[in-house]
Amino acid sequence: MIDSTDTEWWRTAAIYQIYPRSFSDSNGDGTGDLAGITARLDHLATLGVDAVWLSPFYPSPQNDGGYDVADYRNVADEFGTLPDFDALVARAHDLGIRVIVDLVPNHCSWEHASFRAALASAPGSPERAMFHFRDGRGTDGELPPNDWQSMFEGPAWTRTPDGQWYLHLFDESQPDWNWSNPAVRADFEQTLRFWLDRDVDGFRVDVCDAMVKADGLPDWPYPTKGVVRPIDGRMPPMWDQEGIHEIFREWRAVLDSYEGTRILCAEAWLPPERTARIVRPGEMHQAFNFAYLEQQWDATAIRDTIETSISSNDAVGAPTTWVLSNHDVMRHASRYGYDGPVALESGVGADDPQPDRALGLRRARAATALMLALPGSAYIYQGEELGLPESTDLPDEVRQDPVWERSGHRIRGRDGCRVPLPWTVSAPSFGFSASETTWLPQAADFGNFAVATQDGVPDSTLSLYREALSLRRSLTGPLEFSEAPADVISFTRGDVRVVANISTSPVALQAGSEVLLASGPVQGLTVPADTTVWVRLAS
Ligand code: TEU
Ligand code: CA
Repeated sequence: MIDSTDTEWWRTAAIYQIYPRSFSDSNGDGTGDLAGITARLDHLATLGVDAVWLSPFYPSPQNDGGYDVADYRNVADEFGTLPDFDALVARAHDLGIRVIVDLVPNHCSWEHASFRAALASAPGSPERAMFHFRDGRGTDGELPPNDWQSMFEGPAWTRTPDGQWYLHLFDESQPDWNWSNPAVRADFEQTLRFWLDRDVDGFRVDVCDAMVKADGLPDWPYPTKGVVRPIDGRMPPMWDQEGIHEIFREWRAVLDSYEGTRILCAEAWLPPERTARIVRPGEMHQAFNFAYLEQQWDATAIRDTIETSISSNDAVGAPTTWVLSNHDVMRHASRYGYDGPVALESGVGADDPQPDRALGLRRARAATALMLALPGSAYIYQGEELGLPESTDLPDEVRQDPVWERSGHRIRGRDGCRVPLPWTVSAPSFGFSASETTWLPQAADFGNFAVATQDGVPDSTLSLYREALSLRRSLTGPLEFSEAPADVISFTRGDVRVVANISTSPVALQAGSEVLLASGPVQGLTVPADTTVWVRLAS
């Protein structure tokens, strides 16, 4: 059961991200669904997570994996029904797991009733004022109103048959809401209340840093990739505008009016000192730490990011969060299998350079053991507890990420981290579905990563995650860095010392250390390269 008196649960929570299409399929159509999730919640209870975050399961044409929402207050037919959702929440709560849903407030789908009404209405109408409609530039308005680029390549504007243009920071099927319109705010408050009334424990808020645009929509010729930073001394006019904070304060007041502690988590690709402003008192509870996710396997960079993240958040009294993988980036078990920088969201094709799998997995296990020792809240993306690699050989014809088409087949996109999970070995689609075929094809060797293959196997990645998540609960107290050789990160939390050996040579532990957790084979007191250990110090 959920302990509803625990008002601080989110400060240390391990939160598991479920991508509903790819977690578990209950009805054999090859697509995951809510009943499939409910049936597999035991796996998450055994894993030892405190909460799940569900990526969108709302009615949607699925032009962007459901981040194109046609109706914010319903469940898509392919994912089930509202009663299925209620059953999921009830079962999760019975197991002591909280449920966070995805709120997508920057944009909707072009199939949303409000956008259809806007298209059917005249320029200047209240219906159009729900979105950003503008006349174009050029002699006949044939040029877009400004030069903004879509995050998915190409212009951020699309022209309608009557000549006006509408703004979409993402796909043309994802029109941006106009947050300076009070009617938009009122509508989203209804959505918050709808899910809070159904007992959700919080919201992960998609692209919350883009909701407010600078007045006059001034030109900005630079595309954005990764964490947003000023260019030529200017902040982009579509990111991190001051007006977002007022909205967050309004939402926080709504959440706080409900029983228990319901949370808001910001999805914003900003540097730590800017995300910290979103988690000031009275605003959101947490923000993703994408600066952490962006770091390569480099001790100095990782250590610096830990320090800046903690100090930025301490300054506003908010916990820090940590994340290594999600549905938008190459899985970290593959990312660390490359030397040098990796384009996080660009995807890999069969004819591209392939990662070193063994190296990637070794480093990924070490990276996770490091992350789960850090103070604050940690996010885990489905499949990483299996050491699942990115699918780097998907046939191009199955790709669904809109960036693949919009980039003219230059950028493959994010499908490789969204492939359905393997649960067992000798069953159709490795136990994901009764069907042999799944919405994205699984790799032939996925059975090696299946839950059943790893369950109870002492050295498996699943066992490592279970042990780390369990031991993590005993790590209390602030982090204090210790002296360490070059390329080694070492810190203590109470009487536990964590040593992450990111160097290329073994390091020796202090005599008398008792090894509590190791991401790789430790011989005596010697920690090999690319390995993290947690030890209890001799008293
Ligand atoms: O992603 C937000 C998003 O903008 C990043 O993934 C982005 O590409 C990043 O800023 C790097 O520059 C969210 C969802 O997680 C994603 O799946 C959606 O496609 C996107 O919003 C649009 O809704
Ligand atoms: Ca299904």
